Amino acid sequence: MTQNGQNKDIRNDWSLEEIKAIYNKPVLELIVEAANIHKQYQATGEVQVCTLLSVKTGGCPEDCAYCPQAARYHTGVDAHKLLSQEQVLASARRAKEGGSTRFCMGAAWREVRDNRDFDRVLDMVKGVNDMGLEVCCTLGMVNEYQAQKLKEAGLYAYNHNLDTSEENYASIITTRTYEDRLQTIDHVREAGISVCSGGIIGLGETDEDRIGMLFTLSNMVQHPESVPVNALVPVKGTPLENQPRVSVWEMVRMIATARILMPKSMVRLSAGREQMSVTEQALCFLAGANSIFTGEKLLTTPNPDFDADKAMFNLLGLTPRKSFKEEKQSETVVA
Ligand code: SAM
Ligand code: DTB
Ligand code: SF4
Repeated sequence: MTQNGQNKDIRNDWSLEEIKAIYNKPVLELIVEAANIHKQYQATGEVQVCTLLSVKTGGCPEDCAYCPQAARYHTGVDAHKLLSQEQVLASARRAKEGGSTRFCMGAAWREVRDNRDFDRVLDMVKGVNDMGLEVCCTLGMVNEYQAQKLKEAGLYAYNHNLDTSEENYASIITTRTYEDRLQTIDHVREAGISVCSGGIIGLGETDEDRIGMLFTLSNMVQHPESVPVNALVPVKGTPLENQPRVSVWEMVRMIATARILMPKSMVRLSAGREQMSVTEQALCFLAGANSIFTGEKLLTTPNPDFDADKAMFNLLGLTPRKSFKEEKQSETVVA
């Protein structure tokens, strides 16, 4: 183990050239290499099932060009204030019954403010944690005290995506900086919360931007435990509404490169599955993806329905993974 708690064969000194060489390999060779790393570090055939819930939808002051929840775009999203504790717990219970082990609550906030809504979110975190689920939140920027409060309430993970490369960031979002993003990730890490951070492809970025984002993620002192790879879901009314759909080969390249660079992280095949066939998703699992969001909705956009995913798991011989929380608890019992 190194000082940062990672195995010494987990690297955080990748060069841009090395990443570029991996990313640009012939795609079948890339898949084989990623599949080998996957086999070495992960339980192949196991996929973590996570559920998302938008606890506060729409009306966001930010200008993220991809996002249906930004107030300035007219996307017809059904905006609502913070849900009640009862609504959230009912949804978490359904997710658990459906086999989910991780429940992620999203809010269309620029940042967390120290107000009653934050106190209510802390209660939601406590409630969902008490149900035995791994709780994740994505609430925008947080400072060190807010991260600490979330940790004390029982938060397991915090999602805060880099979305794209540092160079491309200002063409997608102007209302905050890449540095703001990295600072929140630091606050989350320092509070002892598991980090979930990845990005989106299909925003109009170049291969260099994709490589640049992977460079930042894979050279963090400690890799994010979870790396979501989203394909843009183009939403009418957003500046990116006419972006062409990304091809499965682009998803595969991104997932496989992430798997090779960050062997121990969960690589999450996130937004975009609704448009993918089972065959295409199978390629992503082969390339190292080992987590998905299930349930008919992501935050505001459609996702494959529950039965379709169940059928896909059966067909591909995949099994839902135990939560990390359960794993930790059983290790403690044995020790
Ligand atoms: N407001 C918080 C924030 O921006 O961090 C949390 C919610 S935000 C909706 C969470 C993530 O969803 C974004 O960082 C982005 O990666 C992803 N996302 C949003 N809209 C998307 C879209 N249309 N297609 C794919 N991913 C999207
Ligand atoms: C992530 O990387 N993808 C999820 C989750 N983290 C919060 C969100 C995807 C949102 C897709 C657009 C929507 O449904 O609003
Ligand atoms: Fe707001 Fe998050 Fe959407 Fe950006 S991605 S507009 S911060 S909800």
